[in-house]
Amino acid sequence: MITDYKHVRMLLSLLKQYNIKHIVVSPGSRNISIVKSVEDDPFFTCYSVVDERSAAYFAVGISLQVNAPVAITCTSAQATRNYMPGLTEAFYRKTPVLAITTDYDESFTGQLNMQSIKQMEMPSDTANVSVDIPIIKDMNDEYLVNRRLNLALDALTRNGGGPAHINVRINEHWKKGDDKLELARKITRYKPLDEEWPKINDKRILLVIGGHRPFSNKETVAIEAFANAHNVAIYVNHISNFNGLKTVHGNKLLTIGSFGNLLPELVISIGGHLGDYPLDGNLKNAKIEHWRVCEDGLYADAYNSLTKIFECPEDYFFQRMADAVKGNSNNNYYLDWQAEISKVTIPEKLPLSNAYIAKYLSALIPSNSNLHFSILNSLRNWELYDVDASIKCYSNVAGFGIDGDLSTFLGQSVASDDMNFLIIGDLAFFYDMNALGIRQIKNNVRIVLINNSGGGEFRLYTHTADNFGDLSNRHIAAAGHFGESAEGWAKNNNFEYLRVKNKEKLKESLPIFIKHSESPMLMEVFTTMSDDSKALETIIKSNLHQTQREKIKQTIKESMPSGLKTGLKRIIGK
Ligand SMILES: Cc1ncc(C[n+]2csc(CCOP(=O)(O)OP(=O)(O)O)c2C)c(N)n1
Repeated sequence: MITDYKHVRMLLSLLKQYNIKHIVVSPGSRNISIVKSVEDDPFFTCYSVVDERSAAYFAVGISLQVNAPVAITCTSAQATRNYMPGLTEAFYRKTPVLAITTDYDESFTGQLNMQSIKQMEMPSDTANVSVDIPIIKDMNDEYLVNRRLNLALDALTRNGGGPAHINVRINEHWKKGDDKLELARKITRYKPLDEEWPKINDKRILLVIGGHRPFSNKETVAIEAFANAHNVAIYVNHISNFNGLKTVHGNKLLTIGSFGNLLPELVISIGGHLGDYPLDGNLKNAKIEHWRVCEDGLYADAYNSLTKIFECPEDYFFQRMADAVKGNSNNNYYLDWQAEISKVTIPEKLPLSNAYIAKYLSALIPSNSNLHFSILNSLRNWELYDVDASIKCYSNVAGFGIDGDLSTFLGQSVASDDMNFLIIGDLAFFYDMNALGIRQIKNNVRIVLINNSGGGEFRLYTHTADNFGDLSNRHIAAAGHFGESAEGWAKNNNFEYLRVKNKEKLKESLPIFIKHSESPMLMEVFTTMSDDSKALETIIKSNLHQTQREKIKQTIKESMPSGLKTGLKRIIGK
């Protein structure tokens, strides 16, 4: 007999997958859904212990003997407090006791409801991890519950192990569900000393390299060995700082469309945030498996499909996974990506805009420069163009703030002997403008201030806020805040200032802007929010047309008898 509650069913499935067989049960109402679901299941051995204090110690004893995690479960309120002494003992001797307390919905707590106390407030030395498990109401709850359960179960044995706590919210005492238990997603951790690591076989792999400091030679060699050994495409954007074998700037494709036939079977991710909304949006609901490689060993389930964590240095992972197979793999998946990306074209005719500037400046940035992007609009537009492989790229997408882009950039430039470029919008620039007064700023600084007089991000035709039209300018896009220009402030801080109001002036200014100078330089390019949006719209729509035209061409080709095709080719001489 199994409860209907989805979160409890998930817990049951994971208890089995983590091989937790022994459960010490104390009497009460709130945990009936759990108790009824396990007591007749031959997988579990249940022990009845009335006193919760004794139950926790009893579990410590069983665990010592069977050398495996043991669960304890009780009802809500004061019952849970009595777990503390036994859990404290378990914490300091690193015994894996899993306390499953049960509770009302969070809205009951502290409202003079009976038996509803703050059960989540456990002393820090009673559990390695303590998680709250809500009743599942939608898919987001489902992902959250799955992750939290895994987190607590994993903590029983991680880093030497110890007790963990799961607080399960349950409103109805009992509702019977299907007798066949569905398999919940288990997140398994692997470490270098584990002898058995999973095999990848012939899967189509998308290796996503998030925001990353530039790679060491050892890391690059390992990633390339991995790329040779497997059918992989390496998804990067500029801030991945990886330009090795089999890399694809996939955002170019996803900005104008979707994965189409390019969905991977397995995503392996390394690094931090990529600031790439299309990627996350496409992968979040896809049927894929996700493996994460990170030294911190933390869950980062960005695509709601995490199944494995490799807690080790990146180069170790890639080298071990490369060494696990003999010979080279085919390149099909990478070639498919390349074929699709090569179809993306950027139209010649664009208004003066962030995209237009990126188009011309991207090819001129000197090698070995540092290149910073402010978030969203700048990052997005520059991803449409290549930059020299020696250029290192950065963006504050971890905290996703417009508040410190200028300061971060200037900090790096002060410590660098190369040229340093920043692409930044006006709201981000004026937010952080006092940084221009920092004394040590050197003449290697080049700031492109794209002044569209507001938060153009919110007036892009793809943004929901643009549906409010110019009303968005009042408080969402915050238009017209900072006067006419940054000229006075730039000059005041001994910057050479270039004013660009049209394309001709831009053409004239770019060669000056990229050259050595005796002072730092700020080039202010005046665009409009509407032109920034139009540029993006032109790029996206021209590619949609192209795909459609190609589709028609393809359909005609495919439906034409081959004799007729050769005849026609002969007539038109192709
Ligand atoms: C500190 C902080 N406040 C608010 C936001 C929300 N936000 C994201 S983009 C943006 C507008 C940026 O405008 P601008 O720098 O002028 O660039 P544009 O979009 O016009 O290219 C804002 C306010 C944020 N990311 N960080």
